[in-house]
Amino acid sequence: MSSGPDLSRLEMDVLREIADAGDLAALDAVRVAAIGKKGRISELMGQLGTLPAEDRKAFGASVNALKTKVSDALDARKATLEMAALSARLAAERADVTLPVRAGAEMLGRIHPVSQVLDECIEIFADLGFEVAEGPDIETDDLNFTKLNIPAEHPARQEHDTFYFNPKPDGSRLLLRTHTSPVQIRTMQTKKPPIRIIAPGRVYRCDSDQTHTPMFHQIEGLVIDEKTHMGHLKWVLEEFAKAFFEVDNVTMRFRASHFPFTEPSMEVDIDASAIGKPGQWLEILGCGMVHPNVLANCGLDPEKYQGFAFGMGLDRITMLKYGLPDLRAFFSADLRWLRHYGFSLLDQPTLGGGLSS
Ligand code: 2NL
Repeated sequence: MSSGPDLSRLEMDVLREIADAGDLAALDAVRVAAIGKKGRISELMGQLGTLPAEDRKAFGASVNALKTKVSDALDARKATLEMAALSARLAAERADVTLPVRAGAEMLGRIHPVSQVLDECIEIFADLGFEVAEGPDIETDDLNFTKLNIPAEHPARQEHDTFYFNPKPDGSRLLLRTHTSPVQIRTMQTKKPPIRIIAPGRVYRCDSDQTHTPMFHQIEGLVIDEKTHMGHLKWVLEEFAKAFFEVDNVTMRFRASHFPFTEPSMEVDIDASAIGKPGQWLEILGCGMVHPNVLANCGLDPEKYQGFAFGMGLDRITMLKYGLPDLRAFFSADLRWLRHYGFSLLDQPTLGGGLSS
């Protein structure tokens, strides 16, 4: 070639730059500078017109050949760099397949012990033929007290430490239910016996110390039929206690007591052998035969129907069963406590699978 720029020099320079490019970004910069629209090799074509006519064809062919050579060198280097990048990534991102499976968010959550115990109770009573009934936390004086044979000025109203709302213009006032009994009252008002329900839920009393919180949980039960008697009550409670504490036998003690809404009324203790502490009595619930006045207040004929009711503190039986020492920790929303005492989502209580195993 007699004239024109020195292509072999340019070729050496560009091939060296390609070989020196340490990563894909540097290589792309070399590509743009060499064969990009305004690259050195592309611009050579623009010089064709300045050459004598007889040299143009050969020069054009040389530039194209150079372009192809550079392009091939770029592809080869690109493949090498990509392979190196992949190898580096594979070396850095080693996966240890012997590690335990990392739990997803749904497995990290914990069920509060009171929720777990509520599920256990529902499982036990459902097996005995009870339905779950629910009602509002905000109730009327009438449903929380009067219908339960606790008239205005009855001393039991003071004992309940009730949270009242401001009175309405007509003098009536709403309150936070002090027990779940209003749920049973509503059921008796609307359903014909036979009735077999449990009513679990939040209840409220204006009382707060080591062993009392202003909100706590109760589960009450109610059975009404034509011939329901104390033998049924005793059997249901025994079956419950055995299933709940997961023991073959429980010794129970029924002590005479008094509630305005039952007659007779009893408090029930279990022998603490059930939780591995023989020789102690633990009070677990109150119960009795539904007072005839309560039946009549709900539109049921006490000459035709009779039944039993019971009520127990869910928080209390949770503490007993799982050995939790401090009631107030139940409501302190302490994640460390919940992680320690809470239950896994997979821990569904079933009678067949063992309630808590
Ligand atoms: C206790 C005592 C009890 C009831 C609750 C009840 C409900 C209706 C009618 C009659 Cl609608 N009784 N409930 C009966 C006896 C005792 O709870 O000490 N609970 C922690």
